[in-house]
Amino acid sequence: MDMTEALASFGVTETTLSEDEIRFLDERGYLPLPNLLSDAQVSAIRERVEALAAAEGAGAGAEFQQEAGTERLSNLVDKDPMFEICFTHPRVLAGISRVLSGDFKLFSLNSRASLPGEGLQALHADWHSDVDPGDFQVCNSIWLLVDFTEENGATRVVPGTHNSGKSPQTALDDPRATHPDEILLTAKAGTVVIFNSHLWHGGTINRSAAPRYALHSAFTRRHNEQQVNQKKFLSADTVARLGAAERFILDV
Ligand SMILES: O=C(O)CCC(=O)C(=O)O
Repeated sequence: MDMTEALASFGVTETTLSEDEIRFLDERGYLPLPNLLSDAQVSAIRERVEALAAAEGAGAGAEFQQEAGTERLSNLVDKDPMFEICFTHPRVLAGISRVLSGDFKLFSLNSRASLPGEGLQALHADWHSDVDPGDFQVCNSIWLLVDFTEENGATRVVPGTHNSGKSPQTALDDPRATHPDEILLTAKAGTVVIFNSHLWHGGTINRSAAPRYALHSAFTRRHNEQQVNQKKFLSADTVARLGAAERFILDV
């Protein structure tokens, strides 16, 4: 199995994304894909996330990261086959492939719910160093399990900054402050937003009364280490149920 075979087996072709979609992703650094999940899929996944969070309690998210004011889960590949769509959907893989030059594997698959009154993050890039424009190492996709609104902590991004060659930590005096060019990724539940992880982005405060649920399915170039090492964290049962192309994307 190689990258070309894996992408073909998931149905990714040259035309899976339109030319306009590819241009938007290249220029702005993100791309909303509406209606990727049905209402029934959104509800089922959100219920599973809530049940896992309740079952894992204080340890939830520990495989990768815990964050005050949020409920995080990690290692979701191992926790239910329903999450397989997050690393096999052809429209998502086509976008990831575009950003990562057709050379990638899963970085991590996590969930993040910002709780009422919480969730503000500094603008950041999800990589430890600045990269030259085009030399992208990580690309994320955020799967909306509730509508993202002006009030409930939608992710903010500063369009085009993935091509600045700088990260907010080095370029900005105060990465927590509102950036004059930032926009909120407001969209309906069931939308997936692909975003280049070198695009300046971050969570915002959830001013609603309910948690803001989303999944993060992130990918990295194959020579990099995974954020959550799938060889370490996947059970033998999980690996056994996956096909060859899935195992290739997960690098197990
Ligand atoms: O969930 C969000 O809105 C963004 C989260 C994020 O950027 C992160 O946790 O690194």
